[in-house]
Amino acid sequence: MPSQSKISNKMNKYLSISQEVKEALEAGRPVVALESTIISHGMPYPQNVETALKVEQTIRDNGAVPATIAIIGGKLKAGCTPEEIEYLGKKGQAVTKASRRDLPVLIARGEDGATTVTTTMIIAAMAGIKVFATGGIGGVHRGAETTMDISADLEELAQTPVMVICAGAKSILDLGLTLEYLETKGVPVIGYGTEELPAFYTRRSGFKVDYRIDTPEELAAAFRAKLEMGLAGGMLVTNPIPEEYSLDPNYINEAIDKAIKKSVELGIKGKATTPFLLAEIKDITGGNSLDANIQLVLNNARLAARTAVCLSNKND
Ligand code: PSU
Ligand code: MN
Repeated sequence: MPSQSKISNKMNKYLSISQEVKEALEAGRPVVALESTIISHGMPYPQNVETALKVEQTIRDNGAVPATIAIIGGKLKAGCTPEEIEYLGKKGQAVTKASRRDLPVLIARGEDGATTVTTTMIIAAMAGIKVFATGGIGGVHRGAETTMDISADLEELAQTPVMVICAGAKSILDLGLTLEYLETKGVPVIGYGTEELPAFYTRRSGFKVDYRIDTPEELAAAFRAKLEMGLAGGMLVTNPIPEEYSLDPNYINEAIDKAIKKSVELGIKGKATTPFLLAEIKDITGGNSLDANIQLVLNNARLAARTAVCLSNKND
């Protein structure tokens, strides 16, 4: 068996941490990871780049250092420059959407990849980043009992020690089955200031979370306990979209149903499903959903930065 230090030396060959992120981590200062699939596949250009940069600024304004994560030229990047964010946003769908199974070949070929929740967690954990803010996670798709379409995000939450702060999951998924899967895998699902799982564009879903937590301090305390006990896996924090930006549930659910119907008719399958549905919903709602999407990501970035600050305070 190779020694631990040999393994991590080998890992460093693939991992490239930006100077700013490296210095913050070494000093025990708070860092928040951000994903890049939301940039390349989740929003259109140029709003994707504008949003990504605004999210980074929001994290700074709330006392933490942002680390946008991506794969560029075969390197696992923790901390992208504004130029790299512009590159990922402009290249858009032409960047491979990279989940866990995509890493080996992309890296060996020296290619680019937009990291999903799964790969952002993997790279964050390699770098030593504990908190990650995003919009929505993948989950168990509607109809999964026949398609078996279950996002790798759920398996990653079960094994990788990163707190993921999101706005719940879109009802492109079967939210009930997604919660069942997370329960089986032992992933705590927290509602921030709510007992109900938020459904991304709306604050309510009709499904209960495991625990309601009302402060970043308590989020940090629960995650610290998990880490210190050595329990594998992450923690899912669901943070409802601010009331003033939330969409009417009937309106958005009608758009989601239409998008799913079209994806079935066109035979969209596998990794193409989620980006297809996101783009359809955006078109059907004529951009209303995009505004809500941007606001909920900013809201999650604020909470993630504050929570990362609480986690790092206790290190002193
Ligand atoms: N859900 C959203 N927005 C997103 C995604 C999901 O509301 O941008 C992206 C995330 O990167 C997530 C990925 O990790 O899609 C899940 O893809 P799949 O369902 O193929 O696992
Ligand atoms: Mn899938």
